[in-house]
Amino acid sequence: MTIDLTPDAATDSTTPSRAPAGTTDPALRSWVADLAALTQPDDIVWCDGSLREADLLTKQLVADGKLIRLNPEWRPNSYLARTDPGDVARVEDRTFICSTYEEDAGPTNNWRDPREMREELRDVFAGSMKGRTMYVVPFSMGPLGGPISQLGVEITDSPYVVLSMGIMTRMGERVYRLIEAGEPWVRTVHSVGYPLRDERGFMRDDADWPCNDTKYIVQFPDSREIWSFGSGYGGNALLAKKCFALRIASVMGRDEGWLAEHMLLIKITSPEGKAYHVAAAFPSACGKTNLAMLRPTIPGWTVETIGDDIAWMRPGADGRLYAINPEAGFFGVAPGTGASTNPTAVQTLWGNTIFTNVALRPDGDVWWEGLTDVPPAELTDWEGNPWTPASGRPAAHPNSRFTVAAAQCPSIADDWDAHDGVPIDAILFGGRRATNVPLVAEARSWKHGVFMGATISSEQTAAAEGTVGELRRDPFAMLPFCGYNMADYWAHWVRMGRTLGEQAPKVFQVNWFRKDADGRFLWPGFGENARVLEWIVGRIEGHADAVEAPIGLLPAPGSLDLDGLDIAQEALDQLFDVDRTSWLAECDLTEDYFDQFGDRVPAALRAELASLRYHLERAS
Ligand code: GTP
Ligand code: SPV
Ligand code: MN
Repeated sequence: MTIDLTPDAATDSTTPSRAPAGTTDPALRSWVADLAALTQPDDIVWCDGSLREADLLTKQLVADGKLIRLNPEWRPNSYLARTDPGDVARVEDRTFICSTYEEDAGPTNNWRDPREMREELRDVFAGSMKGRTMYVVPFSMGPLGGPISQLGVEITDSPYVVLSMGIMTRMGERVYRLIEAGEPWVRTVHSVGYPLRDERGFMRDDADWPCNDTKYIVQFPDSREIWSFGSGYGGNALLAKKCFALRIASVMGRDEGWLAEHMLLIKITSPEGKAYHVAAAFPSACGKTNLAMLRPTIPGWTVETIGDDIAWMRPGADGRLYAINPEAGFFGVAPGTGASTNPTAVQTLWGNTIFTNVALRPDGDVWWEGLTDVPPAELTDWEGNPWTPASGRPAAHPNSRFTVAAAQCPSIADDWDAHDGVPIDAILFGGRRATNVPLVAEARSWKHGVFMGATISSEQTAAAEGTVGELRRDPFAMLPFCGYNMADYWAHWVRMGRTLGEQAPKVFQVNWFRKDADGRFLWPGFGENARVLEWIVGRIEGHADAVEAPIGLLPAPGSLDLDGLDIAQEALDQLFDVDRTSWLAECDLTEDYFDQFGDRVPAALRAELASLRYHLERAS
């Protein structure tokens, strides 16, 4: 079944005088025309972001067997998508930064010559949409017209991507009007790379999840352009997210004096009723969504959600740092999301949600590892095969995800879409570290905080293709997302500290993942992390005590609120233990790591490393 979504048919019949769908903007029209000439779709649909449009697309995907409608009694207006088993996560080795000069991409990015890559992409995209519909998706990152917001357009041949973009961004017609008024916008192009007609014009059947073995996720930072081919999944295909809001936006931020970060945003309210805003960078699948939706276990405190993945931050007129969540939805990791770990997320997912690669229950609802303690007796796994608890494999893919509107989250803050953003009081850096890194430490200065961010290491998760569990450096949780030379990015952070001066937020390092010798987590985590937030607020207010340690300021004995928490003194000692030998060994690794970037490493970070060694050696 196909539903006619051509511009004329999509015009709402109740308002016949409305202008035809799409835009009058000549630059946007000619860009779309050029891409249509290259990719040769059968149809072009100018999306308007209406509910009607989403409804028609959903119906078409269900009719084509590409989305499974969940039982509306349990999960109204919700759907399950199953991807190709080879298209389940970001592909970092096929992600390219095509800056003019290789040094500007730096040693942590795959650089390709922009001219050569353009030529290669012309071949790759030639005819890639044959037999399909090309959708033009206009979107705003951040509130429309806001001072920190940006516009973009994604061209895609995936209706799943259109629906997801409708949840994840402010997508719709009003963006065309802003573009027509002369607002700048970012060009992003996406094809699943599975044309339905070959060179001779023969049609083939569509795949259940069309994609291509050869993938390209290409950023051209100098011209602010994105080209993505071969994948329909997450950060590979929702180009507003990692490709634009991090890789391209980080370059915009470097050039214009702001920050685009892989950070959650929360509003914390103390028992006294005072509000604080905190941004926190953790690598992929390391607990940003959990902290963003935290339910404090300590009385009187509330945490409200602003964002769970990306923050754009810019100095405001008063000299403070202001942040927005540029997204409008959550693309969250499903496994491990349950009543005990993240009840708020579970509630958010009551309906209007697209689930991807989770398991299906016989009653037409969804399930994943960690949703309930006891798995259902039988399921259909994420690949569509029968599953029982005895199957010996996960029912949901470890990187299975939900896509849901932020506004549907019961803990969403009233200022989550504030036009001018929210003032940031503290920045946290964290990773998944079984050893070494204490539960919380405060940076001695902004520069020390930048050093903490630059030296984040974390055990690799399932969010990207690779070896899960392997410890890797992930500076600022931006390793796969920084659109330019990582050392220049550190220098940009050092510069931002100078701009902010006395008004710079305090910086902290946190680690919920430290383990004992038997491999058990030392800290209960989740809602109990509110105790750490309380100490951080205490430091901002100047009433919580800290003690000097070589690696930063640790909570003074008794200053971390442990009331009502059953935790052994021995566990606490281990949580805050700073082992000189292993820290000195880590300093050597940090030096090697910095050396890759040569003289682009800011002197301030070399000085912080020297200072850390000095403090560690003196501590003997
Ligand atoms: P991306 O969306 O990939 O950027 O990741 P994210 O940082 O939002 O990941 P998410 O919040 O979904 O991370 C979930 C993982 O972190 C699950 O495995 C959780 O169990 C784990 N996690 C979150 N908070 C805690 C905690 O306080 N303690 C422990 N032990 N695990 C936690
Ligand atoms: C991440 O990997 O950090 C994500 C998921 O947030 S994706 O959008 O697929 O990159
Ligand atoms: Mn992320």
